[in-house]
Amino acid sequence: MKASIKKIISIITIAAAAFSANAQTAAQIFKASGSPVNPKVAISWNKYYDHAGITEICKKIAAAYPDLAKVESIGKSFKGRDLWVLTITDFKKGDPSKKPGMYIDGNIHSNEVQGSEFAMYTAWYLTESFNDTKYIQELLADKVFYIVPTINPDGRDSYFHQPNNGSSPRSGVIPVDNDRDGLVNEDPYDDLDGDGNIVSMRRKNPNGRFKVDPSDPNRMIQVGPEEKGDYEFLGQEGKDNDGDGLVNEDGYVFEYDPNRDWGWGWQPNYIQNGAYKYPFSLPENRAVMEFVMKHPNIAAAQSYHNAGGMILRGPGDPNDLVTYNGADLQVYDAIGKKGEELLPGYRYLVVYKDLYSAYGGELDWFYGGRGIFTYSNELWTPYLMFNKDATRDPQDNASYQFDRYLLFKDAFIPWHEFDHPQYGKIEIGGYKKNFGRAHPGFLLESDAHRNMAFTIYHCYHTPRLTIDSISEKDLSDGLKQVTAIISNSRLMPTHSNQDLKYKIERPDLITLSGAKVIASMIVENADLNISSEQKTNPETINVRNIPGLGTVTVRWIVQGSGTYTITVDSKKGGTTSKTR
Ligand SMILES: [Ca+2]
Ligand SMILES: [Ca+2]
Ligand SMILES: [Ca+2]
Ligand SMILES: [Ca+2]
Ligand SMILES: [Zn+2]
Repeated sequence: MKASIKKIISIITIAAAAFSANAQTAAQIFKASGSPVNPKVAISWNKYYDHAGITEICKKIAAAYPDLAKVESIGKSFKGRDLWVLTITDFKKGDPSKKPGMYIDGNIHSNEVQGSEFAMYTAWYLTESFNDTKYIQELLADKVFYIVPTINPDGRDSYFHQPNNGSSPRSGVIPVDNDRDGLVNEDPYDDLDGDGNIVSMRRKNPNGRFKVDPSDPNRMIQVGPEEKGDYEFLGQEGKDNDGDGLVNEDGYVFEYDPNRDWGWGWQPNYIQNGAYKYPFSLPENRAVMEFVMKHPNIAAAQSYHNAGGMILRGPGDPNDLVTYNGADLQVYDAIGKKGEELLPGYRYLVVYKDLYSAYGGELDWFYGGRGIFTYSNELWTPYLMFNKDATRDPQDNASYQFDRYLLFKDAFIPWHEFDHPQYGKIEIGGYKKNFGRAHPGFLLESDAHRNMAFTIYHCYHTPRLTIDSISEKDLSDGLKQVTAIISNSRLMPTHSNQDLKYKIERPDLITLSGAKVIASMIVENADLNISSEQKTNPETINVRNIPGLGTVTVRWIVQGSGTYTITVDSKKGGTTSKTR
């Protein structure tokens, strides 16, 4: 009796242990190169998270790594959701607001969701890899990341939780009367079969221009000019809800474009389709703008979109062409071309030239309004399906082949019959909303990592200032000349051309303290002894810019002997000092 009770208890104990052991022990794991081996915060990167999921992940990262991560809200969305920012840096090494900053956001377009996972992956990777990766330790000692996983949480949740297709909604959720009949959202898409997806409607028609691909019943192909088809398309799933003779003419799919709302080159709706009321009329964009204004140390930015496999830079507005000149383009091109190497299938392109003209876009405000070197990556490219060029068109056969052989037909809803109130007997079918623009799960982590690597490279090349040398020369009458060479060892200058042109940020300040300064100057050419004197406040020399991969030379005439300190204070280049 006793023995059997013991036995039962031990079985229960073993079962309980097995049940609670939801993670492997460290001894069972062999580290894969370049990945955190046994992360404190376990996250699967082969799925998507809604705003509640994002909130939980941000809080877990901040709780697990208080010396590396902090989470706070930068404002509220239209519906009152918090816009979280993760500040990632080595908080034990210096004041974060004085380190060059890299800003990252995602999901400005509601359906362009994976930028949020890519942004969170970056925060997760930087914190989880910190302890055993020297490169990350050095990076976070010098730099700070501001990561806002979604700047459109209302739209994100509506994309996930409401019936949609892969392209809807692009807008946020503020109601708009699209067709000006006095009603809002009176005729949206309709999820006729209640499966959460909006797909296509087709109907048998002896004069139709489409037929079923004989090798794949999911795929519709357009018939040739001398061929007869047997199907017609009736558009996206839905019906005429308000009986005005139009189907799905007023929903929240595209009413305004949050990426036409930014205060640089903004144009009203009749010129720029999608502009809302006035620059920063959307609360989410306004919160981002205010955050960026309060963080002048932000020198670099990335705003993730989908899709197409692009590393985009501005201008979106061709009127800004003049500002993307000379030194700035060299920086943009060097980083952008490195991106093409790190991101197979992605191309480095210019918005206005390679895409379309767009006014009031986020990346133009970041660069135009704040002088910040900014890219927008269009995430996911059909190239990733078979690691070769393919079109973005979901009707392309490559998508069907990929779905069939790699996703085992999980991406497509097979055509099935439906009795439509207006069209009669129809069929409904097509790709689910999670395919075509969003990554399939098994490719999500891989491309998140590559895009993160690109943002790390981008961040690495924000300015890094050091006082290279301090030399002295005795002059007569107890005076001496102190000459300092300040170098910037990274690609980015402390002030972009745009910044210099519009005097966005104050000059860099190079101060000699601890000695009596009689005069100071910037040495323009040491060999030819050409310099320009700064007549007022000679202790602190104002330098307009410290160029990327370049130096500035400054000189003071000081009286007396003793130690003194030289301090460099740059908004986007950080601070550094040396005592002598
Ligand atoms: Ca309406
Ligand atoms: Ca449906
Ligand atoms: Ca209607
Ligand atoms: Ca409808
Ligand atoms: Zn977009």
